[in-house]
Amino acid sequence: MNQAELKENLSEKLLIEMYCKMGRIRAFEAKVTQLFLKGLVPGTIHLSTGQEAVAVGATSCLRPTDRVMLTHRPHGQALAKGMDPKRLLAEILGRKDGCCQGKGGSMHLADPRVGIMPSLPIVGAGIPIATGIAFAFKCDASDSVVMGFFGDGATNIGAFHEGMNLAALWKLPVVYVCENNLYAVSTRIQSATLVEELSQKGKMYGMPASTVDGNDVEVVYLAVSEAVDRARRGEGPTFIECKTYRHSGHSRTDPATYRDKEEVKAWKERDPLILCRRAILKRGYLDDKGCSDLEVEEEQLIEQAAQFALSSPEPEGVKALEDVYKDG
Ligand SMILES: Cc1ncc(C[n+]2csc(CCOP(=O)(O)OP(=O)(O)O)c2C)c(N)n1
Ligand SMILES: [Mg+2]
Repeated sequence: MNQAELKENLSEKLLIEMYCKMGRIRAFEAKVTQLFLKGLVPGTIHLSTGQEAVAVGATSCLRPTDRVMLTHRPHGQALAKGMDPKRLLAEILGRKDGCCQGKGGSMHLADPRVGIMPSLPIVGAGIPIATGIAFAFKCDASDSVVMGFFGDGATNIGAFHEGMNLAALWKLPVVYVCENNLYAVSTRIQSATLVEELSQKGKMYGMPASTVDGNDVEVVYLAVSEAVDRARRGEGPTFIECKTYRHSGHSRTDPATYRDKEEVKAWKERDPLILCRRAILKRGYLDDKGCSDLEVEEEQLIEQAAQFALSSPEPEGVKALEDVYKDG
């Protein structure tokens, strides 16, 4: 089957669900920005606006018991993997009802109950940990899968190479999802590597690897579901490079003046939500109003999450050292 036929075979339910999840992430990060500008978010934030199709397409292939390793840009993937927006927003605001009781903030999220391992903002550091979790799954003869997310910048870090090599050698059940958004902070990818397709770096270690359109949620889903199935069957890791783009700067302190206006415009025209809505309309699953209604529902959900997070108290100082070490 060619790609158009494979896309046609995806169910109406799945496509609409993925559209809603992308809308949820978009609305969530718009709310985070609003709260940040009011001075309510400690530290900075790294938004994934524009990259939602990677988070949603990839995690839609997982079961709740599968695990994900996230980075400094984790909000979208955490929501897509099933994190409650209330607990996520409370965490970002440093409040007691956050997923880490307000001790982690935007870059240190975790919710093992839905498979979200503690996110790591040290670039590349999550890759060998994803490999290690996959090793544990293999030792336990479990059919669970790990998904390690990271950016293009991480593929130049030593930990990336060590993690990939071991996973390939030991045929571990892990899927590496590289979000190539063309920049690591202000460094354009061409100034950081001569390798044109980052998937080459997966092939180099002997694992199947491909480069896909990371703004098309169906394309991401199709590529990643094949990789997840392989991992579950015990056939080892896969590397998937998803080409995408962040709409704003690296973090809230970055005005992104190093990017060409035409480049930004061209990517915004291929916004993942626009592409997905177009696919839904083309197949006649919903009309324009139906799509807009779903977006409004997601915005309302996020508004409720904001009310919850804002009314949550700050954590008590005496609890600061709790949960630092594992008991026993
Ligand atoms: C080992 C390490 N070096 C530098 C930094 C500072 N830093 C934070 S994010 C980032 C860029 C990461 O780029 P990429 O992996 O492409 O992810 P993106 O931000 O584009 O999602 C850098 C250099 C860090 N956190 N860790
Ligand atoms: Mg990047």
